Amino acid sequence: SSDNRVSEEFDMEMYLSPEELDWQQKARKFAQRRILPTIEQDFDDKYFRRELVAELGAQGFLGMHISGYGCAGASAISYGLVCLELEAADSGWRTMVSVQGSLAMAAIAKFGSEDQKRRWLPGMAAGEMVGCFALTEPSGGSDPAGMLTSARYEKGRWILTGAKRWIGLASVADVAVVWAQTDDGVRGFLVPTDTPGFSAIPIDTKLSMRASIQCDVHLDNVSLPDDAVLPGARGLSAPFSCLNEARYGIIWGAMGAARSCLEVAVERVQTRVVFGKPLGAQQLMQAKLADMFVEYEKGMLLALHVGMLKAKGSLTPTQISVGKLNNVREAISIASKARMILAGDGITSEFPVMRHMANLESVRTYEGTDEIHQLIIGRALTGLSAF
Ligand code: TGC
Repeated sequence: SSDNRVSEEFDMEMYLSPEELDWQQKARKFAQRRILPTIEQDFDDKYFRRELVAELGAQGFLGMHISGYGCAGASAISYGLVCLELEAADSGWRTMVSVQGSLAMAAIAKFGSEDQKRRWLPGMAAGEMVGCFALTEPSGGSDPAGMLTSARYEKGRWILTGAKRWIGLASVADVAVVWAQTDDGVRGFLVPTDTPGFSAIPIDTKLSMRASIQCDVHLDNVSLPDDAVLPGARGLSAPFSCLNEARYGIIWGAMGAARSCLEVAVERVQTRVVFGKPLGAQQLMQAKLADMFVEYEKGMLLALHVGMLKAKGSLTPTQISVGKLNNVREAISIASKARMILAGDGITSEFPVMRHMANLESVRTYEGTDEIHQLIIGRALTGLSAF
């Protein structure tokens, strides 16, 4: 099949351990069995298939790079491969795993107290509880230093006031990790979502990632006990270190969406006949496919490189920005070429290409836009900040 042609031509197996290959296979099978059969309909209906969360937990995919507390403690590359396979089905489900594992659980694992970790992590790893991560505000996401949400300390309690926007999973979450300004800089709070004053409303007008949920969140004098604060998180480096984790997963995930588009295009050109021969025998089609494949292979090698740095503990934010900027940008370009190759069929929901294209526009925007990552790289190269 075309699937084998793409995967065979870029044979990654030699880089991977048996355990990593197992994780990849497990995720691929899960995506084929549980996501792909209903994804077009769910995307069309704007339907988040909530029951899959516990199934993702049972597979070990939630917080899988965290050790202890019911989490799998898998390698960085294993986690990347799971993101790759889930996003080959749909970016919305890779996003679910990112928000739960890389953002909400990572914040608790990195900065939480022992009690907070015990209270939340095992249930979240099992997918019995859902978490969200509330950083971005209605005024924009690129400059979290300008956040307006505040927490004031009064008579032994924290009172949170403000608004957040684009918060994945918030309306189905049990706990929100909310970042707020305090007299002592930005701090993180664990807010059970049934706390009076907390509300989350899904953003209904999305034309992208329609099988997943992003919300407007309001915090109206939400009163929390003393121990709701994450004791280890002081300043913006705390949420940024969670964004690093999520951006890492995107570097792999985007290549999954790209692979799906490439596979469809390769298959299509073999069966469709134009000017008396298969589309795939036309030189201009082969040129497009070659360019798509070259960028796919480069993106996968970059993901592996970043994964190896992460495993070694020497991954820098600049390298993460190189990976996120390149792999999402090139995935979009691959999806766009696949759309051209499929012609009219490319704009229908009979093929996954337009869905991936639409989804990738969200992926391009969240977790740092192209421009933010260019400026992070530019700052690293010049020593000069353009922010
Ligand atoms: P800057 O002065 O650079 O840094 C402030 C402090 O943070 C530290 N830091 C980092 N630490 C860890 N990892 C990183 N990647 C870090 N980047 C910065 C830095 O060392 C410093 O620490 P300290 O201890 O000295 O205070 O801050 P800046 O304001 O100049 O940063 C500029 C910039 C543009 C790099 C930063 O603001 C940025 O990355 N902006 C983009 C933010 C972003 O990605 N927003 C989208 C988030 S997506 C979302 O919220 C939705 S969640 C997903 C969902 O729910 O679906």
